[in-house]
Amino acid sequence: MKLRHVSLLLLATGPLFAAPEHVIWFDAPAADAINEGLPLGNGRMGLLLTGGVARDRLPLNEDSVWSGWPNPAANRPAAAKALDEIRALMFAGRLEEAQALVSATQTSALETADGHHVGEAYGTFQMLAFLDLAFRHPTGAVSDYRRALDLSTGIATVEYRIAETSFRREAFVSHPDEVMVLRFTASTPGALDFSATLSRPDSDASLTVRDDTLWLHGRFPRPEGPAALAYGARLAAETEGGSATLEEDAIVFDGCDTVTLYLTAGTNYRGHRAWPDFLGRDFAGDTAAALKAARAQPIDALRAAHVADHTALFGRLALDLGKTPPAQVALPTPARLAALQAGARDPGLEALYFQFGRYLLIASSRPNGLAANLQGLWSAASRESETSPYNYYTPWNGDYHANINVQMNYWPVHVANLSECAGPLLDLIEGMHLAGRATAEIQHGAGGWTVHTVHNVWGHTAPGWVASWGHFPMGGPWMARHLAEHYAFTRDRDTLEANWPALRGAARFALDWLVEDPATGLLVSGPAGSPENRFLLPSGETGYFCMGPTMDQMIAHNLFANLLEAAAALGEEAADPLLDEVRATLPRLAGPRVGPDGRLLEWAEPFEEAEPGHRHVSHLYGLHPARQIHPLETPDLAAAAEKTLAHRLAHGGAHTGWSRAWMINFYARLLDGETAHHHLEALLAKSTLPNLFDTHPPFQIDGNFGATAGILEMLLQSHRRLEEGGFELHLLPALPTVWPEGSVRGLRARSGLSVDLAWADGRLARARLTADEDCTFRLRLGDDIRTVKLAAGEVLELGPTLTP
Ligand code: FUC
Repeated sequence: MKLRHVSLLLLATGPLFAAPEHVIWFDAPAADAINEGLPLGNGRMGLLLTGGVARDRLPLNEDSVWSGWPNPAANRPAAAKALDEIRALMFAGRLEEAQALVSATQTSALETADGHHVGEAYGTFQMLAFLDLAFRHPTGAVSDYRRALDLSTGIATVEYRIAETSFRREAFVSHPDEVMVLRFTASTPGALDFSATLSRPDSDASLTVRDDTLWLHGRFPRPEGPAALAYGARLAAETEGGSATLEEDAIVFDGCDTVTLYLTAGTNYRGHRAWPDFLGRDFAGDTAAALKAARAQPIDALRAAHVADHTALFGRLALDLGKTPPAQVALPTPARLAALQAGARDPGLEALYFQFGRYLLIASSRPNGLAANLQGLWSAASRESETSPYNYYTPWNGDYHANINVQMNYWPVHVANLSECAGPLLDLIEGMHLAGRATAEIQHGAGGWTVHTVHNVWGHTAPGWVASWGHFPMGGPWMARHLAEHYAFTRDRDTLEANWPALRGAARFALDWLVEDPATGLLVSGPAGSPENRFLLPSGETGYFCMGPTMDQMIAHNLFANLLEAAAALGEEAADPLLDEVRATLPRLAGPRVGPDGRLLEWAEPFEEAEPGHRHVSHLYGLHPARQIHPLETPDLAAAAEKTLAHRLAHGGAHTGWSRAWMINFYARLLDGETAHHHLEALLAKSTLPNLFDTHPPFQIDGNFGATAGILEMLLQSHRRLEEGGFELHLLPALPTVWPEGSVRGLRARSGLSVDLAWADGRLARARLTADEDCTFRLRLGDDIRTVKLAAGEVLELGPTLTP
């Protein structure tokens, strides 16, 4: 409450520079919208503030703007029919033949029922439109240019001076009012002369003028007719002074004192849960109503409602990792990043990067919209983009990759105190659950449901169209762990109950999918790969598949353990025979194995890796995100994990942003704060764009979220499950020496706990834990442990030791 009050106060007094620790800023317009634009969003709509002075072209986004259509024929019956033969060949050691059969059969069907390529029906996420602005400024040089995003308010500004006049633009995207707002002011009355319009180049969109509003709208050409996605964006303005004239294709402002642009956008898409009838939303009506309601409000009220909504989430967690020299803090963000790249320490930038991750989740994942995709919801590539050969293509289709990326997007959601932002993830998983039942049955001859590597907004749960990257049957069981995590953090029993069918269904699939290895009698997943990695077959050929790759085994292990815990919470144990199957299966699962060189085996055998520095480190799933490997519980496996990481890194691993972000989490879980921090710095130095977006390259948002989670993983861990039940809370498990002093307020831990921590001289100074409900847990600080029982609402205050 306090923080929210402060932010409102700051806003009311209209400071030019908000608290610098929460500001990303540039001293120039964006040369490239994706790399340098300032992202704003309300979970569904978004824009990139580019800040051009004479002309400006802002990409507008709406998260359901997707080409493609539902394609139930993607599930391929031939896949299930080939399974017995593939498994027999695998178990007989005839890997080349097995692999050829996997490649030939374990893909989606390559054509839709009416003869299109499966990829066309799969579609791609796309940017919606441009807001084009053309200014008629007084002549003179531009000075004092500043373009800034205040993460704490969700407001971005552009300021500059020409001759005697200071110009200012302010932009925000309101969640409560479902509107994008850009407000233009100038220090000289009547100085605002510009035009504004909407465009979607090289598309079927048309621009029409209705009353005083521009309406850009269209429908994708395929499939023909009402089965295609339709979209629209509205633009209207309110002015003070001067005139606003609606011309054929633009609103023209002459001599205005202030201009406020209101934009609303939507599509006929109804949401992840709407499977299989995804279309049918009255977006024309919704966008018109939202526009009208926004314009009817005083701008201050609209802005205050936005700030209140944003700060209610953002203000919950404060992080201080130490002081950066003021001269460095004063630099524009890209220069600050460059200084870090040149070797300067900048704990303030690390904290800013952390808060940017939280900001991005608030901006791209709210209950009104879809789950955050590979780009969150920001895409800027139209046909005119130089970086893409495709019309409106977003890298990797801007989709939901379920072999690490979408999961990574949500790693911070609970720990960073943003559990409400997990709503769209639950929607996404439910959509996967509904659509993925056919995949389990048709593709795998199994019950339950699953999803493979790639998922779109049309319910594609079949494998991709190439087996090497597309066949990943354990995608569903991996997604399902987020349902259990949701409960572990929130203790929200109703939500767990609602998610139980999906959680249970993922286990049903895994139980049916696992088969007995005749040589060991253990249960293994297969044919399966280790996401996107390859090994050398004895013949010299590249291999992808085996029986029982380590990641799959760990996913199954974690899912089964989670399911039993969830069942206990729901009182389901006695009633459900599936749980007996799970209990009987757990001890029969093939477990992680250490190879001759001391590393964890990635595949069933110590194959030679084709790419030893591969970006995925799937076989350490049990270290992070799951909990099968823990240095204090399974030291041998932890040592093997460490060797595995060292080997990957020595061969160029972690070269993509998300892979680097995973390293932070891995080393935090190994209780190695120094190395975790090294990877945070490396992420900032090598895989971060000037606007602090993570880059694969190109821009991909998962690394932002992965690092945000990783930083918290260095300060608090609560994943370790105790044999007697309950979790262990490990305070400052991986604090690096470069953060000797600091504090964090508003962390969340499993068991429904809020945690504040302060440290000095590299040691805990104070901790404060508050319980949502009655709970028992173990507290750890270094080697000290203590069992704690708290009643709902009870607060535990600790000094530098675990004794209160
Ligand atoms: C996974 C990764 C790639 C990329 C893609 C979107 O498949 O292997 O590096 O991040 O997702």
